[in-house]
Amino acid sequence: MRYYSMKNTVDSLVFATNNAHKLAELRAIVGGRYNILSLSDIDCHEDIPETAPTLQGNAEQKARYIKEHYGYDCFADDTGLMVDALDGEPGVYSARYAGPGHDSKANMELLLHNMEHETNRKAHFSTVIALIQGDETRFFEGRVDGVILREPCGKDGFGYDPIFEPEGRGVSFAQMSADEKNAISHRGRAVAQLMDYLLNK
Ligand code: ITT
Repeated sequence: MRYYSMKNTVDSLVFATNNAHKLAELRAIVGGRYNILSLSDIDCHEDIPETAPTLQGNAEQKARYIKEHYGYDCFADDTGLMVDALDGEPGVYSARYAGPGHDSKANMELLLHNMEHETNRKAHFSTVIALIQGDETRFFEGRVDGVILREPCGKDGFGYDPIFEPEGRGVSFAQMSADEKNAISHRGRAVAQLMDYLLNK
């Protein structure tokens, strides 16, 4: 195990994610205000278990795994896309909607197929962040409402971004710049609260 000299100092935190897109978004939102370490920065190259039935449970499970196995203060995010006409699906199972693995194209295709005859296109993204510092655990949440488009639009972003249009915007998340998405997104809103806590506590 490699230990950094800045381990657990005020301005350094591990983000417990295997998703490179999430890490890039996080670093863009946080800017220079905190030093965000990735899992590879701490020599963690394993798939962290994610077996809870809720976003909050999964976020805490991922952060606790890193705290217990690697000793670092850290945070994790769990995100889901909740579609009204599908009774909140894919929700907490968004990553594996089309089966095991993290195939975003297959997930979007299945979702569009299941929504083919639906006129109610309302949906929202939710993110829960679990922060573990010492023996304290805190949660931060963000949500953005919008609609599921009839086909993928745009090339930026990741995951379900090409088929999600945030309310009143007229374009999908995948047609926005990173800054535009981060200013209104589920993750942007949850991270704003996280930063507010970290910088003002
Ligand atoms: P980690 O658990 O390692 O953080 P993950 O990709 O498994 O990475 P989640 O379980 O939180 O992360 O993600 C659930 C699914 O939602 C997954 O398919 C993502 O691609 C998708 N997703 C997450 N954030 C998204 C965003 O901002 N825009 C579009 N899709 C997103």
